[in-house]
Amino acid sequence: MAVQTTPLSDVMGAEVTGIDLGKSLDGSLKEVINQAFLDYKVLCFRDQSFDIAGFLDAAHQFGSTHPHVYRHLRLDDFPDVSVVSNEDKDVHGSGKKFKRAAHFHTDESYKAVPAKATLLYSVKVPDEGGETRFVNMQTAYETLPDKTKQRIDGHMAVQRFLTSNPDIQLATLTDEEKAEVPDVIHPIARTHDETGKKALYVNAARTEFIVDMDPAESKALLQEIYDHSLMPEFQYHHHWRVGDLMMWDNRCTMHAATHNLKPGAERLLYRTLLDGTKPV
Ligand SMILES: O=C(O)CCC(=O)C(=O)O
Ligand SMILES: [Fe+2]
Repeated sequence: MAVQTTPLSDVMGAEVTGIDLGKSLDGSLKEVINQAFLDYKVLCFRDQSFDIAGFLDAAHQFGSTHPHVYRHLRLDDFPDVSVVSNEDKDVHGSGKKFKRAAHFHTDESYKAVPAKATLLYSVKVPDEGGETRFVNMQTAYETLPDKTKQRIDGHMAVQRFLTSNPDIQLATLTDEEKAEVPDVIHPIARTHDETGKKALYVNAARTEFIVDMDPAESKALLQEIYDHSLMPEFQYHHHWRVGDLMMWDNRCTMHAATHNLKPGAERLLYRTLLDGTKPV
């Protein structure tokens, strides 16, 4: 079957069919996929069938991987893979189930060198709900008023794992994990290392404040950016099918889980992260 790329929305995202990521991709096909990835920012490879080892092998066709900061999420045999489930619990804290990734964020913005992409593969998905919502942060940047762009350009913001935002539910970090995630500083708008396009790189889940700016002004500017970027016209909501492998570009998108499952519904996905470059 020929490989086909079909847009999933006008905003971003494309589904890729006619491809089995369990088989080795040749160089020209990898180039076609990478171009689609740059164009659409979120790719959904339909009808994939992997065990955990196969999922990781598929990910390695796109780059090298690394593990999650949370040790408890790493699988013993495959530390670069973690499981996303609606049964997630705060193992070092209260032990209660909690709503992971409920707020818009980009993965690992709290790291000096964050993941370029995240791969998420659906093993179990509910008939209804459990969408992953994506935001096109390149379009969000491009549509800002010129005045706001001028206020942003060249400015940096502090990204913090243990956010001071009281709305964010996070599992407790061990001392070893804490030592791995000191505050970092990244541009408010980063320039994509492959496309050269700028995209907003701040999110309410991790961004603390803008460096060298009066705190009230920093707060107001960040709020203005969040209000703008979260407008529905920049979003694509993915309704999962079993066998979807989603790969998204963390350099120019945000995403959030949707905790709207019906009682008894199950959702289980495998996840890994592709190594990236320092935001500039
Ligand atoms: O569960 C989801 O829909 C998204 C989870 C998430 O934020 C992630 O895997 O990085
Ligand atoms: Fe995430």
